[in-house]
Amino acid sequence: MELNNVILEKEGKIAVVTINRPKALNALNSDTLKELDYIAAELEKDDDVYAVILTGAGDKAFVAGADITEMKDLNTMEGRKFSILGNKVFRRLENLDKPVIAAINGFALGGGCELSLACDIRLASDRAKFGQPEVGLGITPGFGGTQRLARLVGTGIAKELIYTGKIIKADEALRIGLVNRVVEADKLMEEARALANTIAAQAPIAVKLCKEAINRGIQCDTDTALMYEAEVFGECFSTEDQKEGMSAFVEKRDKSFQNK
Ligand code: DAK
Repeated sequence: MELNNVILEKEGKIAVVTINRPKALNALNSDTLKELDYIAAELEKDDDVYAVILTGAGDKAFVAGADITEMKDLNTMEGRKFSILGNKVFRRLENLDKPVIAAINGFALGGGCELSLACDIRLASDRAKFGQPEVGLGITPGFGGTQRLARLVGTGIAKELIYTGKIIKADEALRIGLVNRVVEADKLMEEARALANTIAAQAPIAVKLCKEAINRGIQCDTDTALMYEAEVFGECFSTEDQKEGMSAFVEKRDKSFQNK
């Protein structure tokens, strides 16, 4: 597929995905969503990538939302198609078999904030701004905002953000637990790479199973979730990396994981 709106770069065991429509503040139009979907599918197949960073091009925006220019004139069927495509892509990223770190370098509004919520970890630049301004456009958040935001920061805070459409700065996003960390703008990618490389140095199958256990468990009652945790724990013992990790510890040597 020809990529015009998204850049995929591989750096050792990590991949950096950059949404690249800076003139439109990286707004998500259908073409961008299709490219993201294609890239997520490629990353799913790539056993040499252990962690992914998702960011936006330029210094102004991560993603300023779904593309309002494109959405404005959609009819019901087109709106439905757009929704199905967006939800498919976001779910695919959320369930990708490797962690995705959102490096939020500026505006993360509407679908942009929701995109960051579909990632595993959010690092924000001190210039980042967050919000769900959809009600001001006459719509509800459509890429999971009502669900993922409420699960992350609690219903009271999510409702305030969504009902008012207000935009908050990075320090407030940190205070409410919307982001993991805030870093100086010019250090954002360095920090994101350091975090991705730290994750990539762990046993990849174990990391993948942790992601599955957390993502599934959060949707279940505690007993079911703990059974699922036991299941993935058991699964680790069928991997070569478990033998390697524990042998390296006992033999007091460096470990070398093979993703097997
Ligand atoms: N869509 C399209 N173009 C956008 C855009 C967007 N969301 N945001 C910015 N742009 C474009 C602007 O139109 C402008 O283009 P030109 O006029 O230069 O051609 C360029 O980016 C620069 O923007 P500004 O000139 O406005 O820059 P400022 O610094 O003055 O303001 C801003 C920055 C981020 C405060 C402002 O651009 C802004 O308010 N943007 C809109 C933010 C917003 O409301 N985002 C939420 C969009 S609604 C659904 C699923 C999801 C969604 C909907 C349905 N279904 C499942 C059906 C999601 C909805 C949304 O995300």
